[in-house]
Amino acid sequence: MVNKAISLIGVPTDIGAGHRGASMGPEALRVANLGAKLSKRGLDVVDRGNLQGPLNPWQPPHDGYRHLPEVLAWNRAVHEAIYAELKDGRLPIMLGGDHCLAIGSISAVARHCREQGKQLRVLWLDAHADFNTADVTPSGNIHGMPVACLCGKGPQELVEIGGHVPATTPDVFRQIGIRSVDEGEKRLVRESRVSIFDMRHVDEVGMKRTMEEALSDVDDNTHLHISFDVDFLDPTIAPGVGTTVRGGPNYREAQLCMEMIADTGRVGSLDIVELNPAFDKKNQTARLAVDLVESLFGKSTLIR
Ligand code: Z70
Ligand code: MN
Ligand code: MN
Ligand code: MN
Repeated sequence: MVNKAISLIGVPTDIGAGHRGASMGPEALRVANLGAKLSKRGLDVVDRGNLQGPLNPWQPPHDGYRHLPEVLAWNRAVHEAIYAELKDGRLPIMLGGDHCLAIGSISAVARHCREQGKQLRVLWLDAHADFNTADVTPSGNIHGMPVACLCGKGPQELVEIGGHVPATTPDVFRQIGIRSVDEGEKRLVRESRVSIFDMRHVDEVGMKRTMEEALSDVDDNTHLHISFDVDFLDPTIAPGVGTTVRGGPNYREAQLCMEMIADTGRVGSLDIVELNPAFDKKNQTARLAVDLVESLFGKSTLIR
């Protein structure tokens, strides 16, 4: 059974992104009633409010990175907060914020799993692989780099954020929904052998078999971390993100994905990232994200 003690942690930052506005994500998720909807599911939800960090200086890249000192400051705060929640036996949900925050959250989850002797699996739901490095990034935006950083490829300060280097290894990741990977990034992804269930795979075998494969080695000792980049979803249903990429999962496919994760009973932590209210219409993407997160915590349309 899933841990019923949930902590919501706002991470209002867009320093890692290529567009401004993901910093408004936490409030949009609150306005869409995330807390109340999870409470209604019988979960004990506490909203910890927002973490603090530097403002977005909106600078060009420096040595291949945009805003590295600011990204580091935010992720130190995220790491400490998430580590403390897990130590306290709670299930943290990051209300992002751009995807660079996964460096802090997943490094903390990995540290916790090492100490507890748990098997970590990260389900990376995203249109993007987020495996760029300074050498190959087309943008310098660090939200395109968290998976590489967590696997030891990145600036020393970020790579060492949780003490242990690397924080994780490529074999813990299962990437689902991928459909936009940069040229140099593709080479890194192939070399690292991170497990990718791209949209071609979803098209060919369907979401059901994709999720069976992605979850095949989840056992009673597994901590599942879900890193849910809202641009995973097809832009026709989720316009409220900075970078839309067409051809993502539709509503039913996304629901099935979440329901099948819920069925494992092993969800231990969650990032909700890249929601950008500046691009949204009437908060519909935030409301959809909340709807899907309810499914991730066991709400189901199943009758049988
Ligand atoms: C591109 C880069 C990215 C999210 C865009 C885009 C990365 N691969 N990630 N939106 N969530 O600039 O690295
Ligand atoms: Mn320099
Ligand atoms: Mn991402
Ligand atoms: Mn993305």
